[in-house]
Amino acid sequence: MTQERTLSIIKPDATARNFVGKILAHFENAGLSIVAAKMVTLTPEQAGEFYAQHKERPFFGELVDYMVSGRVLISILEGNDAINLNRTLMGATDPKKADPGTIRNLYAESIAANAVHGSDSPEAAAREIKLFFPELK
Ligand code: IDP
Ligand code: MG
Repeated sequence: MTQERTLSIIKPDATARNFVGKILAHFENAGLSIVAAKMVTLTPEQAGEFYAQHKERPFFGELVDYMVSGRVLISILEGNDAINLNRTLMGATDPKKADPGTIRNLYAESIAANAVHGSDSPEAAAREIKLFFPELK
């Protein structure tokens, strides 16, 4: 497996419930290193650009409102097969369908407020890392 980087976001429901440390521990315990991180409150413009691929979906307005509703911890995770490994650690989008022990199974509230984001492909990871960490090479 190749060394990769992926973008993670701990979403507002999880920061509000003080799950940041517990969620970061899942990444580190699985062998992923946190190589950059920042706690921010997104603007509607940032959230809309980040989720631009979903703008035709019926829940887009709700998704943007949710993503700006509180602090988010945006980080870059690095390690072997980081993109797929992070998606496995996260579990399914709908926490009711997420495997036991996954982050969404343990910490998500609902399909909308589902605790974490993770890039779903190398192309998405590159785009998302550039969007939030433009200063990094
Ligand atoms: P993913 O985060 O597992 O990659 P996507 O399908 O890319 O899932 O959806 C992006 C985000 O949009 C989800 O993480 C969730 O916050 C929200 N979302 C997805 N499906 C629904 C839905 O049916 N209702 C409300 N929000 C949704
Ligand atoms: Mg997605």
